[in-house]
Amino acid sequence: MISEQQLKNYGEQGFLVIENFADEAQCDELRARAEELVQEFDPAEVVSIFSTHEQNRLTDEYFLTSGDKIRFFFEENAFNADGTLKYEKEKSINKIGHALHDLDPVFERFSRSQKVKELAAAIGLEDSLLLQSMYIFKQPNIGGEVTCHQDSTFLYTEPIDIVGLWFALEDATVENGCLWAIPGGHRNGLKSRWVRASEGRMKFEIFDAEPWDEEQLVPVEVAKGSLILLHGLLPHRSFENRSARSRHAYTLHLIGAGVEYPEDNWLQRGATLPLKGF
Ligand SMILES: O=C(O)CCC(=O)C(=O)O
Repeated sequence: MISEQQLKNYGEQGFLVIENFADEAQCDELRARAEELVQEFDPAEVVSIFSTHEQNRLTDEYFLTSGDKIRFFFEENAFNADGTLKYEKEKSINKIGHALHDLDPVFERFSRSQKVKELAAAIGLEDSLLLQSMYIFKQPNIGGEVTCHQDSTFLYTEPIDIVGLWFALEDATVENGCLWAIPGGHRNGLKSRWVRASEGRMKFEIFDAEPWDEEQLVPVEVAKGSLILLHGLLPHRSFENRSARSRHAYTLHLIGAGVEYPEDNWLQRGATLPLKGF
């Protein structure tokens, strides 16, 4: 599945590109399914959030209770000042999250496929739990940036044992907003944690206030079907997509089976949908 050398590179760099992990048909199946989900989604309930004076609280709540649901999040630049969408619904959604891998049969089949399971085993996560999934659209023209971060800031475990699997469902280039990463940056510890504070609010707990040295970022351009493995402590980001091409990706986060998963992480599961492994 992956060679000794690749494992070594992953350990040193904190990320690893595995080309041709998914074939054309698998990528297209996930894309078609995401398109269907968007078709079925009625934006009225979410758009209504933008027309209330409680906008911030409701937006936060919609996000913070999405760990065990399939929910739809719009691009920040999707709306006109009057709350209407600038582009059609299909071209306005930033991502779908965060339990596609448990609630949608097509995403579940892919996420728990033999190949993904073997990959997890190859990096020592054979007994891992599938914590989070996202379908990220990075829409043409309005695809928003994701600022530099470590995934462990948002999905913290003790000990830190999390890996992100980022599947390119289309070619990802500098032009359409590919990932960028700081090679080896996972060896410098965790900078912050995003924790639940009182009254449903979130706050950052800062361990190291030094800003990222973004000069060290390198672009990780990949072809459709590639998988990028991301260590939970790896600083990475993506820039805006101002091109006319989308940049669809599917991501899955795995955590070690024996880790402690804190109750003050944003992502929580209700009793009806406990975390599962492969
Ligand atoms: O796909 C992207 O543009 C960024 C995704 C990412 O960094 C994340 O979800 O942690």
